[in-house]
Amino acid sequence: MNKPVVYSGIQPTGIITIGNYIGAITNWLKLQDEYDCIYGIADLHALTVRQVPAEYRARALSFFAQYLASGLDPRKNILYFQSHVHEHAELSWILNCFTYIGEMQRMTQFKDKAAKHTDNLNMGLLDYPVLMAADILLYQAALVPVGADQKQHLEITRDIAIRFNNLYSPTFTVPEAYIGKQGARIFSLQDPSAKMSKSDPDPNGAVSVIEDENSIAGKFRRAVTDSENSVRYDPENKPGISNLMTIMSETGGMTIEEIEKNYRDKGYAVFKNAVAEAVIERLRPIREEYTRLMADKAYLMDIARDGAERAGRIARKTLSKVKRKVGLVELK
Ligand code: ATP
Ligand code: LTN
Repeated sequence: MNKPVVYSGIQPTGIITIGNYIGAITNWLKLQDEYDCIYGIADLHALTVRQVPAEYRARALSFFAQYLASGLDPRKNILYFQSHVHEHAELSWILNCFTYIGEMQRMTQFKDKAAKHTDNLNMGLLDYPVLMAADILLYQAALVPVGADQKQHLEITRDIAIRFNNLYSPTFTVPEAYIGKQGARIFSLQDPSAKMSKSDPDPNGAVSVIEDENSIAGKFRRAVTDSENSVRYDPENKPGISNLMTIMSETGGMTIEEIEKNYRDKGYAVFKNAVAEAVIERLRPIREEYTRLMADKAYLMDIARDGAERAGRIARKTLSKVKRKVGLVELK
């Protein structure tokens, strides 16, 4: 590998929304030629909350297929399941011994989740950032595209890497957050002050990339707007309409100005239908490819196996270096 490595992971929980697609996946598609990109389905991470096994297995596979269907090319990127490369868990243990309990207890996500999951306050919740550090450091990733909520985890990853490098000798690349061209932020269709979220309990707030057309049209029809009935971009005073304009512009290719010109006085009903149409058209090939992939599990598994092998090769190299440095006996 000679291009800089980009690593990111996604937990297979909830649904992949058009927010994830517009804000993250379309950025990843632009990176595939310039960087060596590795994307993992973070299926060990999501075990920190209780999952129904059969549903979880199906969802993880479905996420994998949605990534492929969205255009991530398995020949250009390494796409794999975290749990298929056991080096993640192994490095995570070693890094645990270089991470302080206090550091983990200070993590915002831990504090939030600990408050939410009082009935299942397991060690995994506390240890979550160390597993994430292992994900990133195993591949010597230079850049990590993450949302704002994960920046703190990236900081602790850097701290752990620097600590290890200083104690021994340079071992890990110290990664940086990758803030690509600010992908548009997409807000909930039901509450335009909150971001569209893959785990939104209100099914009308978010649209999935593989949703059926009638359902998409219905959600846009019900989208919360204001009563002015004028299509004008004004995120502060008209957050609902402005959000719909962003979605239309990101999926249909028209600029905000063009949308304003075309729809200004057409009324919200007409405009909402047009937004739904743009989204439906953009997602159609993704849904079709997704259906095709899900009907060919053997092919999906071949891609996953190939990804795990390629990821495993890199991971093993880093892990054996780490084991040597900390003084574990090598089997030669
Ligand atoms: P959750 O709501 O469960 O926290 P999420 O929808 O925020 O999940 P993440 O897994 O945290 O999804 O984010 C994956 C990627 O998608 C991140 O890069 C994040 O910046 C991006 N993303 C998530 N939601 C949006 C959104 N509404 N608009 C733009 N980008 C988004
Ligand atoms: N914690 C991240 C998912 C994730 C990740 C990673 C992101 C797991 N491992 C490694 C970047 C790099 C999240 O919840 N979005």
